[in-house]
Amino acid sequence: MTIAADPYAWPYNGDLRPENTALMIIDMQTDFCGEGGYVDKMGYDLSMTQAPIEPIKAVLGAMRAKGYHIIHTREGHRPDLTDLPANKRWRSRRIGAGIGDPGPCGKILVRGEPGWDIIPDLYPQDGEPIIDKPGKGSFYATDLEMILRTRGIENIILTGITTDVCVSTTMREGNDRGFECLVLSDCCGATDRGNHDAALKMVTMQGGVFGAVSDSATLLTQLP
Ligand code: C5J
Repeated sequence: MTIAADPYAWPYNGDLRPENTALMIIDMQTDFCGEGGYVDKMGYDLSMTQAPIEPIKAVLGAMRAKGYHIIHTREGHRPDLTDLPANKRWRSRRIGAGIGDPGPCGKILVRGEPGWDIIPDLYPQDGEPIIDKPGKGSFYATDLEMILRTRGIENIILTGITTDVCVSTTMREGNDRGFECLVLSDCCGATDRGNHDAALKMVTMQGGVFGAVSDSATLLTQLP
């Protein structure tokens, strides 16, 4: 069983089953797609990071119904900011959205604050792991790899925001660990259209250097 994708029908070995495949929904937090959150405070167009909400909702519903693994992530830092690198804070303050500083949705990207949590439309159900991560990649400083290996997951379908930062970093980390990755183009969004398009194009080079790219409509009609 495979899904039509660019540059190859995914997964490479045709072994696509609910038991060995996870949907990952990356950082669908108010801070990245809601009014008053981190991305809004930086002045970027929120419609770009909100665009994937409805396509993800459709994919999430279908994959939940078929019994696939569902894994969510949240980027954020401890309330005492002991896991916030000084250069990350400094850079965010340069653009007027200091991580750890108060904003309309609470302290920006701080665990437990309203802006940090996953938006209600895509909120995890009981039993769906949430990976809390301090960085861009979902593998760094988390137990994601242990959860994937323990559950026998080999294939990862990536969605979420932002395409060029946390989705792309997670895909690269997963690919290097031998996981077979698919990114759904309309289930991702970036703060810049050109970066979104480039991040997707990069995946397809060299025979599928990080995996493959498909979209929600294709997945919804072809998912076994
Ligand atoms: C960023 C993310 N862009 N979730 N985080 O800082 O992509």
